[in-house]
Amino acid sequence: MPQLSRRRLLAASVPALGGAAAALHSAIPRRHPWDAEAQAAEVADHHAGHGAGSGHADFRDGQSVDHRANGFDPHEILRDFDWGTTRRLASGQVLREWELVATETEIEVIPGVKYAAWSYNGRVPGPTLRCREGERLRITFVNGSSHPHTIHFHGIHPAAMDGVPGLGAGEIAPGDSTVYEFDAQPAGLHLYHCHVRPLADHIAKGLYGTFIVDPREGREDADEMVMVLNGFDTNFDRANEVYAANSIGFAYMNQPIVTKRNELVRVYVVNVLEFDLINSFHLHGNLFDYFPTGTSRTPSEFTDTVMLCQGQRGILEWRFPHAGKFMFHAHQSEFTELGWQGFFEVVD
Ligand SMILES: [Cu+2]
Repeated sequence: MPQLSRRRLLAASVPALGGAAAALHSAIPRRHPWDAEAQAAEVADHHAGHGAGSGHADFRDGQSVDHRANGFDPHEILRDFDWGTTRRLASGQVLREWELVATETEIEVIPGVKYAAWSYNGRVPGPTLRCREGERLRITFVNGSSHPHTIHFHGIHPAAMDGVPGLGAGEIAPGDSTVYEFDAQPAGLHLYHCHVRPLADHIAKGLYGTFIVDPREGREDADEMVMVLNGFDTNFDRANEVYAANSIGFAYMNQPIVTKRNELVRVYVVNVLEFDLINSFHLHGNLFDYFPTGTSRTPSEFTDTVMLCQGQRGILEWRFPHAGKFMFHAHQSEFTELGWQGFFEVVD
């Protein structure tokens, strides 16, 4: 059966109401689990004489998820680079090591909406693994969950280290562990994710993270951030009800990302979104240099919008010449309204 969009499925499921009215109706976004609560909150606000604040039905001012209960905070994930532990091998090469543990973790992805996620090290996205080109990397993977999983890294490595079923250690059974080991190459922005079938489920559940290989000579100092673009299918219809950068819808609306005027900003953007063909990143009030996959030091584009399919990633660099609040969001308006939007707050 050809894949249909949700809108087309919705349209097909609308009984024959007749002509333009039916078409219009089908173009209206479906209701979301939090709508009833949001509307109730707005009504309560109105009666209390507070006004509706932002006026966005899906964006509830002053409410945020319980980051402590989740075990991670998107504001911490933003600038949290995990360099692992290092020691020097007899050959002189640096050995860098991490341990990743797969577990089952319930997370609140938007106020009041919980999702039974699978995670690496208890967070979605998993830790941002960062290293330098040419180092030896050793990642111990422990499967502490009740399903088989792997870690498949993007980058250059031997087939046995590819983290797919049937090669090397293959699928790692619940309670088992394995070690992935390879040299860090090439310099750039990569990712890792589980590669067990059904792949869409193992990825959509939250088993992914960012993998950064710094060039030998490093990069210019900057205010560096990681944004993993993702979504959550909270009603199991193979489509997302929540979209975000770093998992929590509207997190950077509720609490803007503070950055300094004229300082170089570098954002590592990785798209892992499942069920939708493309995603995007759009910046307000500015344009950025775009370095696809971060493998070249020469930007491919000076723009304010890039689109990414699943697995695509790129480094964005810019400076804000003006203080103030500037939005960033997906330029698919539906994704924006379902959580994938935020603010930079530029200060002097
Ligand atoms: Cu898996």
